[in-house]
Amino acid sequence: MNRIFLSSEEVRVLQTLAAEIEGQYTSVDDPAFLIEVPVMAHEVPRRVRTSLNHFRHLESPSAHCLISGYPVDDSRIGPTPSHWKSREGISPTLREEILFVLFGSLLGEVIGWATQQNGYIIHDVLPIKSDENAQISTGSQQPIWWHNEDAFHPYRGDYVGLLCLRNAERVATTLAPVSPINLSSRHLKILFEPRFIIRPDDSHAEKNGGAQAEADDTADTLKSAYDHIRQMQCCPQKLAVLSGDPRSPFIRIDPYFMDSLDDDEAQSALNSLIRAIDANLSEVVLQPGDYLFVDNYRAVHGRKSFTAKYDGSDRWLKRANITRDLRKSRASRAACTSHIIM
Ligand SMILES: O=C(O)CCC(=O)C(=O)O
Ligand SMILES: [Fe+2]
Repeated sequence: MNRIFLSSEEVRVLQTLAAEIEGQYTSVDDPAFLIEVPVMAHEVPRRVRTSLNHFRHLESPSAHCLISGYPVDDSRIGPTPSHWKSREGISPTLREEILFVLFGSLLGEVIGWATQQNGYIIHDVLPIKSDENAQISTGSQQPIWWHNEDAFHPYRGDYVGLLCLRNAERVATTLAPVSPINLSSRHLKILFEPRFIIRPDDSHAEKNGGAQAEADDTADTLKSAYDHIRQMQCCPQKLAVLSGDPRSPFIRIDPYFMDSLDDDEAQSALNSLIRAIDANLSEVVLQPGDYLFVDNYRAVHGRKSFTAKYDGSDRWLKRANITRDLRKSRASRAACTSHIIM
């Protein structure tokens, strides 16, 4: 596992840096913060910068990087909210979120979606009662099938970050790096061909809440963002599940939201890849203060099911998506400085 434990001196440097930034910005959604954060990230302790840089460049087989040891004050962050919508005023986890964006900025640019969690740049991963049985990160009774984050979308993040704030019941996140070794060359070749269909997952469904549009122009943009999701839902384009170098391929997969195919050859290649990933799946129980970054092009992740209590003590994570190339989504962002994809 690619893991570093912060030393007490590194924690002290990070706490000082976060406190300084907290004095200047009241939210990680502030566009001014998002412009300045790559410069601020130069002040992250060198060992952390080196780890994230190696993770980004060396593409080590584990395809994830875990930074542990940041102390989260359980009483200061308050109870686990009942819904991601119940945000009011300054976030009680602003400090932890600032560090999350600082670390993310060492991998690329943090992005949000207009069609997910009100367009916030950092998402809450917590159980919501009305989602209890849903296949979405705010569900709990169903395991979340392993997947690439936003696999259906051409602008999906290169990395997905999970910051653990609370996980008393030790619910495991599942993880598997993708390796082609158990695939036949015939299956491998087919998986590189555009023969597969991935539909938008439920987190982008309108009923699960996108940006609350108030101004008319925002409402129009949001409407067209949902039209785009609906278009991808009704008329998805066929795509390849693997790309890049066949000896170490990039992956784009989300079996729960993939169609079964009339194309038997393609279905059989997909099934063999799914079996190979299943056989390679491991578990990591995130602890408060763990910052996990998963290479979304080289690994899948998911989660075990659990029973939520809805009493403020439930599991609580934050999630961030990070792209290496913000420019590729320019036509879907309101301004060059915006980090929100419509
Ligand atoms: O809750 C977890 O550990 C991961 C859930 C997940 O897949 C996600 O939030 O994208
Ligand atoms: Fe996920």
